[in-house]
Amino acid sequence: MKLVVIGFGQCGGRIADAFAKLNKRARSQRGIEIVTGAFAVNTDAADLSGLSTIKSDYQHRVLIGGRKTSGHGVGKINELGAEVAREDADKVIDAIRTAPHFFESDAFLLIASAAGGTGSGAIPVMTKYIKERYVDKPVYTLIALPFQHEEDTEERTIYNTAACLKSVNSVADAVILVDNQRYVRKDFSLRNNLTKINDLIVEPFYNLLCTGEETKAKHIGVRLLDAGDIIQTIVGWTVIGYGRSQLPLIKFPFGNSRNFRKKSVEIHRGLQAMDEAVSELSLKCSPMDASRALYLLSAPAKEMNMELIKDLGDYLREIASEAIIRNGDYPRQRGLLDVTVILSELSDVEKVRGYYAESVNLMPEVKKRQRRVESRLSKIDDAAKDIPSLL
Ligand SMILES: Nc1nc2c(ncn2[C@@H]2O[C@H](COP(=O)(O)OP(=O)(O)OP(=O)(O)O)[C@@H](O)[C@H]2O)c(=O)[nH]1
Ligand SMILES: [Mg+2]
Repeated sequence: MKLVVIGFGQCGGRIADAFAKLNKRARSQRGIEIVTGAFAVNTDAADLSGLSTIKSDYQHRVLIGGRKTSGHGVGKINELGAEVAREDADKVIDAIRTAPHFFESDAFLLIASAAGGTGSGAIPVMTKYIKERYVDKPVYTLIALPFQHEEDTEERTIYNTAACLKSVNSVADAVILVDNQRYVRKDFSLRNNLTKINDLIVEPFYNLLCTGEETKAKHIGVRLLDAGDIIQTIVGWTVIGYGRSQLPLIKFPFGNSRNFRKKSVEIHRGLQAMDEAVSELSLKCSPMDASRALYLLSAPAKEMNMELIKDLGDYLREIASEAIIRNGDYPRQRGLLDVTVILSELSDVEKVRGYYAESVNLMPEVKKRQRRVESRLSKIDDAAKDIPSLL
């Protein structure tokens, strides 16, 4: 599957940059293309110049809101982010159109954090705009949710997140939710290592996007998972997970895949990777709420067998019993067995409901604050009313 990836704001731009890096890896390791174009859109010129892999010309790093923000961001005011995106939408569309392989892409992936200003406000506006413009390609969004400490210390975080999620969900074909806090559970030092978190966020997409682009018979599985399967699976609220199991470098001294002991070891490893993928989903949710699901097993050809694929399916069926499940096997890498899981069309997401509920409670306070700021501004204007203007 080939994606056009567009990141908005600092977070979105950096995750889009991680996707560009992923594409470089696919190209050099496997000779295939999974990202037809990677773009970063921001009101902040410094953030754009801090990216590493997205091409550095103005057609790939698109500065919007020049006059309004003077290249310094929108200071977490996502209403301003939305306004600027509305005004400069054509600039973004023009940039996308110049991508040489644009028409080969299967879908768009728009990325932003929900809690900031530029990305949070721009992503719903641009999703709507791109959907209207390119009716034949699905438009997916990937939204990063804030860290716990940000939610605890700044009300605007909750309010922005709720407004962004509501707006984006009403226009996008799917909203892939990624909770920043999930990545610091095991390793607290990651809180300050956003690059590492971004790499972890994009890793589950590597095999998922590569598998359908393979052309050599030896890398095509018994059941090939292609762009069609992914498009059929990803709808509405969506989460993604990834688990891996390192295979021993030393081969079993005797026996082939018919060997009973070896086979049970493989199944055990497969289930362990699947269990990790489900435990490490990008957002905590209940698999029972999923109406669609997908799993992809990637492993060396000789480590895969039908029994393992079936057992993984049984495992997923048990925990996501309401879901239509699609699957694929990808004979590829050496020394590693990994499983990618997607749960989609979730009928309930507790965390999202929480943002909405809390935001409603915050509304009066936010409005009061806005009025206070406006009245203070008008007081200054009043005080200056008798001063002659130089303009
Ligand atoms: N996963 C991840 N989250 C990030 C990254 N950078 C910022 N965030 C999160 O994104 C939120 C802040 O949004 P930003 O993307 O910085 O804001 P912005 O869209 O640039 O908007 P303004 O700076 O207000 O104009 C916070 O919740 C951060 O924790 C990143 O590189 N990766
Ligand atoms: Mg910013």
